[in-house]
Amino acid sequence: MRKTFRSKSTFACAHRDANFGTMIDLRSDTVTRPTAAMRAAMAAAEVGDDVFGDDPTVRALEEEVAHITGKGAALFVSSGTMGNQLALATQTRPGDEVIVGEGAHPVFYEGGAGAALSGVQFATAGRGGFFTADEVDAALQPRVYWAPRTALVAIENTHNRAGGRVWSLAQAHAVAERARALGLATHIDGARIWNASVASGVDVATWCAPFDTASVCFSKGLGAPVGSAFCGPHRLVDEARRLRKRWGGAMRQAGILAAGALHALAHHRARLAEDHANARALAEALSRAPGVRVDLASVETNLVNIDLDVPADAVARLAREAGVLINPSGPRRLRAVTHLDVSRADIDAAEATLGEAIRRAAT
Ligand code: TLP
Repeated sequence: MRKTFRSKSTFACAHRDANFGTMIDLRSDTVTRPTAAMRAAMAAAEVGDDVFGDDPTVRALEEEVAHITGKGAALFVSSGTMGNQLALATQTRPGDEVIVGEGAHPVFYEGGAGAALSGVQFATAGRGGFFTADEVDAALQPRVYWAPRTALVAIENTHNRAGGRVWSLAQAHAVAERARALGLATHIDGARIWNASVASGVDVATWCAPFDTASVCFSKGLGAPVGSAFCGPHRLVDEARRLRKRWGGAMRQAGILAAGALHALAHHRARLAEDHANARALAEALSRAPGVRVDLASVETNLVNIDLDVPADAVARLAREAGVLINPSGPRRLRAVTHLDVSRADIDAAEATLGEAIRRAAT
């Protein structure tokens, strides 16, 4: 499997910049800060000890998310990583193999947790993050005792490394159905399923329907400060609750956080269309700049992959000096992410700054 790119600036901290607060931050949609209304909802949240099942706001969030995803139950967890890892741990045994698309988040960004916590290994199907039902067959291990047992198929929607592209609904469902016919469990990493839903006009429950489990995040485009959910049938969510405790992830008065997530679900879903329009505007403007390539067809949501003739690190450094934070995702690739805290005026300013940084890096 291809190695992911590591940039020195990946963990660049905006707080070190003297003009923090005026920076335009395109590093990720995880950087949003809670709005005043969200903070008010969090401050007013009714809370209890969630380890005893006493927190009414956490329970309300879990019921709401189970309803939205169309699953029997949901569990509030600290991160998308924990949601994905619970999917692996509840649906595999050590030594099993998990089929994923290229660039899958658990393979590149979860600290090797699949191996460390569940003892699984990964096989890649298809190209560019997407794959077909037939490619599930092709990735399946032979059913002989010396081969690893293929146990789970996981898709990512939207796909992060593929620039926020949305799966074809028919293809995603065909993959899940083929996996089921082969006796495999299925998971959808829906960290940005909200974006997929807004971009496609397909509701979240329909996206998730044929998958056994789903993980969804509140702390990305929805703008909540913390939290994700692991969703699935009661049997798997009950087991996940046990594992969450074992992994130290059970929280007490977590309703304060759940209130932020509930506020985000109620108020920040439809507005994702603005982020998508901003991403497209940035992509179109940059694609006209010399030495820049953006695959406009792939800009379907809030992520933009920007390919350059010059080193991406140098451009990111120059952009930072001029007030724009952006991370490289390859030696000559930048990833820009639009979100709640980036306005259209910010996009216009960022486009000018990035264009200038690219010109300067070329000289
Ligand atoms: N993605 C982050 C980084 O980890 C790369 C980002 O900035 O995009 N699934 C997908 C598809 C994700 O993109 C992410 C986060 C996660 C899971 C994990 O979520 P967290 O960060 O809450 O553990």
